[in-house]
Amino acid sequence: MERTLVIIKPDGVHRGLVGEVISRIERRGLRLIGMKFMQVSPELAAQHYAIHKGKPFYDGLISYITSSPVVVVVWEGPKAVETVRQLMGVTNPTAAAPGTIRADFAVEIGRNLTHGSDGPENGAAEVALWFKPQELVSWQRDGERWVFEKN
Ligand code: D4T
Repeated sequence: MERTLVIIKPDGVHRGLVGEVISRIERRGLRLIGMKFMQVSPELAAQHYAIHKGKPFYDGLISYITSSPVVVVVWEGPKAVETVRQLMGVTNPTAAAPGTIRADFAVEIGRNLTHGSDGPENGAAEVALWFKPQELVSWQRDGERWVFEKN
């Protein structure tokens, strides 16, 4: 089973889109295993976005993600990473496919509402960065065999 980290960024929280984003992923069929509402510290933001350090948009990205609370969610499932990225659409909302979260609700790359891990290894690493092991719940949903072929 793959795991992926989703962040509903400050714009998503302020715009009242937390339920909408979670609902789209939930209805698709991934299994929710962790969730919290939190203020991101500058240290955590720097670790999460370390790969972008030195890029022109880095400072804006750090001040955006630390500006007010976010909702962080861990989802599990076969191909969880790819499933979430498909639902979100590509990074730049104006390039995202119609029907995706970013195309439906966002217009600017620096206000693109959500984050999703970009690979299975990265998903595992991000989950470990944002959640303590005891904050994740191991469980099986009723009816799961009607969503996951192997579980
Ligand atoms: P996140 O990490 O937020 O899910 O975005 P992506 O995985 O889709 O995209 P990314 O890592 O390439 O970019 C991280 C973050 O930086 C913002 N950004 C990016 C920006 O403001 N200007 C830019 O030119 C780029 C490339 C948006 C997402």
